[in-house]
Amino acid sequence: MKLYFAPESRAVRIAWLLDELGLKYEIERYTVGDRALRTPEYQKIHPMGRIPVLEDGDVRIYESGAIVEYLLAKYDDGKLSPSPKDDDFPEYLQWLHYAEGSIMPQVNILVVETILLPPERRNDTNVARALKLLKVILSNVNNRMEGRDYLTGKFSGADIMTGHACFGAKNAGADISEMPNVQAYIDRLLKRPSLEKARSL
Ligand SMILES: N[C@@H](CCC(=O)N[C@@H](CS)C(=O)NCC(=O)O)C(=O)O
Repeated sequence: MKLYFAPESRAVRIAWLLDELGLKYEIERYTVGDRALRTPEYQKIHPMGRIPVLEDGDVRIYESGAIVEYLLAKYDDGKLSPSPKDDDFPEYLQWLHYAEGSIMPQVNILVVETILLPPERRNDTNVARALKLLKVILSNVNNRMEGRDYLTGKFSGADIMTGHACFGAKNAGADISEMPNVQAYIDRLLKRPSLEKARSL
């Protein structure tokens, strides 16, 4: 298996999951913003020049959430994902998709407005709105995590997606100082050896 990877990107989610599943893989390394991602060669791998992409035999797939679902459907024996017939399956899917559906759009705005754009093109209103929305979006996670270690019954693909998005949001400037459950959740996930490995690639 081959993972198109960049440190501190959503590709960490996939490296993390591959290790949790005990699957062997190689990486092709890039950095976020790499010009190599904008070349016609790379755009044959991902039409918008993004990371992550996974190749598994003849399969090539992008979108981190889709890759997580693909790997779990194909290689998990129930350890990291409930079956569609289990009672917690709908909640598991909901929290898996919360990462890209709710958290990351606001994180993307923060990254664009505070890092990528030159100072003269930055817009404070966009930043303030993203921070306000993230407060609501992450408070929902904080409420969910009351009395829980993981988003659903046990550690799962939902934590890989939405847990990673929570610390991505914090790193991008979201204020979680009044969200102790989110902070504890992030700390709990950061102790997992597979995540530690993925973050040091
Ligand atoms: N929704 C996509 C987002 C992919 C994405 O935007 N990836 C970022 C890194 S986290 C990227 O490739 N950025 C490279 C660039 O724009 O140079 C996913 O979940 O895979």
